[in-house]
Amino acid sequence: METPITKKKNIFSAIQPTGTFTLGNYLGALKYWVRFQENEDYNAIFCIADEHALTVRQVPSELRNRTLEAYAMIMACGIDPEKSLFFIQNHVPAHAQAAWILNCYTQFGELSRMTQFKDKSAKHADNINAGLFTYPALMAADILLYQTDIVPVGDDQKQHVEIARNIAQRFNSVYGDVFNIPEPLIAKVGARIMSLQDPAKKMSKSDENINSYILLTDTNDQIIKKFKRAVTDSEASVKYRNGKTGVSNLMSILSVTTGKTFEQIETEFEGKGYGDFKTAVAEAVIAEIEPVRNEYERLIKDKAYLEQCYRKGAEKASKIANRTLGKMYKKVGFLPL
Ligand code: ATP
Ligand code: LTN
Repeated sequence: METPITKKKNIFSAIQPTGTFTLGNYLGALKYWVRFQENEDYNAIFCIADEHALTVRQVPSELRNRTLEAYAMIMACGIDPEKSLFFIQNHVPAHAQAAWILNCYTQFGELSRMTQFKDKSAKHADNINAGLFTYPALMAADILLYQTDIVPVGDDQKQHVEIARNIAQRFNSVYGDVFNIPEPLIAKVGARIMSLQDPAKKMSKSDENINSYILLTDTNDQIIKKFKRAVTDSEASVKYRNGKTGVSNLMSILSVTTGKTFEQIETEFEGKGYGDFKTAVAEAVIAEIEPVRNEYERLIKDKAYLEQCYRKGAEKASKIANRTLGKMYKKVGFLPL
């Protein structure tokens, strides 16, 4: 009997090269990227969103370096360009081209509701540019060009994936089935790792307080020190509480890095103070990050290899993206050249 052919699902995700990646980026996003890559049921597609990074002022030489560093770091986390399609956004012009068209199918009202826009325009009040506002239309282009089924992201990006769905549905309802309708995929634990200094805020690579985040490039000593300084409370009991408390955040980190449940962690640390608990969290994080850091240090020296990988990635991605872009051009009524 013939085995039925099941179509592989396309998964797409991207990350901005706005700084060295944090433990939050790793646990909320990058770790899942690798799982999808290793799962036979998916075509995995990943991109460094350098065009999105321009929505906040960048120093050109730093953006250039960070983009290459981001590419190397993602490979160090386990993304293999032979297994996943992995490229840099500006190398595939179809993204910017499709974004223009999708901008014209995106409403001012829906963009005005985006939490990230509100947060970032408050943070960069001197530079509330049009790109920051229409950011979700470019993100929709990224996703829709690859006929994406699933978009694994951290909790903060859910709203942007939902707007991409709305744009796709709107476009399809006018022109027929041009786009797959994507779904966000948010991890149950780890989707929102909080700042170690202010557990009400998400851990973010652009935070001014260096003690608020763990970077994937931090040394073991730095990791231990930052966890020792992490804000907890005066209760001195390792218990998961609803709400954004420091202890719950550390428990989430320990849970995703070791696979232990909250109940197991509570039992393990019953009657022990926060000192032992923080050391255990730091050790679990080091076990996860140390190999990534070592591999990164090896890869970043091999510029020729990195260039060969991102060139191949751009070529392959352009082929797929141009197919969808061609359809969009035809549907909207552009006169072909
Ligand atoms: P920035 O500080 O420049 O806004 P960021 O650290 O928030 O950047 P992004 O490039 O916006 O990082 O996000 C990359 C991916 O990492 C996204 O999928 C995002 O949801 C996820 N992510 C970011 N921060 C966290 C976090 N604290 N916990 C879990 N996932 C996160
Ligand atoms: N906005 C995302 C990065 C991003 C993205 C995407 C994520 C750009 N394009 C497409 C998923 C799919 C962020 O993480 N800040």
